[in-house]
Amino acid sequence: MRVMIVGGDGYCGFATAMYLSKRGHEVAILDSLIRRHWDNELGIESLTPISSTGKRLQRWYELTGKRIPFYMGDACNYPFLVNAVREFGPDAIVHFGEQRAAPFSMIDREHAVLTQVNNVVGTLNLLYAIRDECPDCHLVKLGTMGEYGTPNIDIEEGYITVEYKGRKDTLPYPKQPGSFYHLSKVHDSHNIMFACRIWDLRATDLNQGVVYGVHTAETLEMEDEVLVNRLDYDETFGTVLNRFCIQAAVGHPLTVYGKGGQTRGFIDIRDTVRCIEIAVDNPAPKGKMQVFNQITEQFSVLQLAEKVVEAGKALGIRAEINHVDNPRIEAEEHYYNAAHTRLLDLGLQPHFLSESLLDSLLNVAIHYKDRVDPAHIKPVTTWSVGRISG
Ligand code: NAD
Ligand code: USQ
Repeated sequence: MRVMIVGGDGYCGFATAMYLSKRGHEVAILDSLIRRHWDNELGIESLTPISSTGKRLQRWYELTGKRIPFYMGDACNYPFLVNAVREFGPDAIVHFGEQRAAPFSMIDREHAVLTQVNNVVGTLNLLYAIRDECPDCHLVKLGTMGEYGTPNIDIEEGYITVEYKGRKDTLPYPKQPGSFYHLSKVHDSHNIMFACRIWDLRATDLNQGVVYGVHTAETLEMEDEVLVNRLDYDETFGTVLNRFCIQAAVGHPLTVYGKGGQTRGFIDIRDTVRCIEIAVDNPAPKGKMQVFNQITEQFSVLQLAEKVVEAGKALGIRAEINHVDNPRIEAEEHYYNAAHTRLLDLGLQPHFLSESLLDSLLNVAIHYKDRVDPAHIKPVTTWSVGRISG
């Protein structure tokens, strides 16, 4: 298939581009490189030294003989976007191209607006480009489990059947997101569902949980540092398990926010790429937005910290857990039970979180630990007043 990957220079996107290209799909990347720019602005860097997009794609070609064209530009720029879509003619567009950090969206008004404009406008533009250039194209859109929040009932996959005053209907599952970033995903979901309904488009909303890990089969097989994926550890873009492994490697106490009972769905990056392949292979029927919950397991933050402490012992690392004041406004003890059977039914064989994965992630962290700037670990973005000085 011809698959265009919007946000294909990022953490999930680059891994997916290599994975799909290796499996014989014709892949193109569209990315504005804005994420590299935000890193520069915040003075942060990936733990792993990432090469320029051009160098990555050239090396991919040298190693595999497969070309991945690169459309460099902003999904919010409609003339650029529509031209790229027209020229490439995708069967599927995988959309990762958004501002994806909750803390970034809570820094101040400007960052909240930037996040929502970037994310909502980019997705809306894609919907128009598909309607006008390739109406049969399947939109595979990265949503988030955080759209649901932490309700006191089981979380279903996108929709819930409700009986009220003797009548029954299947409706979108109620949304209670926890940041302006997570809210942008809710707005996207509504826009996508509406566009599918009125224009007969097809879309899959992948409500992905927190991703961890860095290597995928392609980076392990090629053993080439030019292809290494990004791995964020800073307070803005670093996600919890990746952060804990890197903190352990540099001897920083693990930053459990508050009580640590916050429970989330998690997924290994090797499963992320497989889930995208499954979604691409199983397009939604025309007129429908199907929703898959893209997680394989759920853990509380404290459970994860304890697992990292255990895995560290085997490597001679004595990691400590530190309950820091929670910079976010979120439930620290709550019910959480999220359905996630649809991708399994379609053939996903999960990599569950194991000692060996933690061991390998800790080893990557140890290998690059001299690149860690400890000043970027402490949380400085609060939900109540925005960014406070370090
Ligand atoms: P990332 O920041 O590493 O990559 C996002 C990429 O999109 C970047 O390369 C950036 O330059 C590009 N981009 C952003 N806005 C753009 C625009 N307007 N036009 C063109 N390109 C643009 O993020 P990631 O971790 O790879 O996340 C990818 C997607 O998956 C996001 O939508 C995110 O919300 C979702 N997601 C991520 C996680 C996670 O744990 N990383 C979990 C669940 C969902
Ligand atoms: N947390 C800590 N300590 C830390 C970092 C985080 O205790 O050092 C806690 C947070 O308070 C939160 C939980 O860990 O309760 C998850 O935080 P996170 O930063 O790992 O993840 P989140 O902000 O939810 O965002 C990440 C991605 C986002 C994606 C989301 C999936 O950045 O793009 O949408 O995971 S989900 O969480 O399912 O919404």
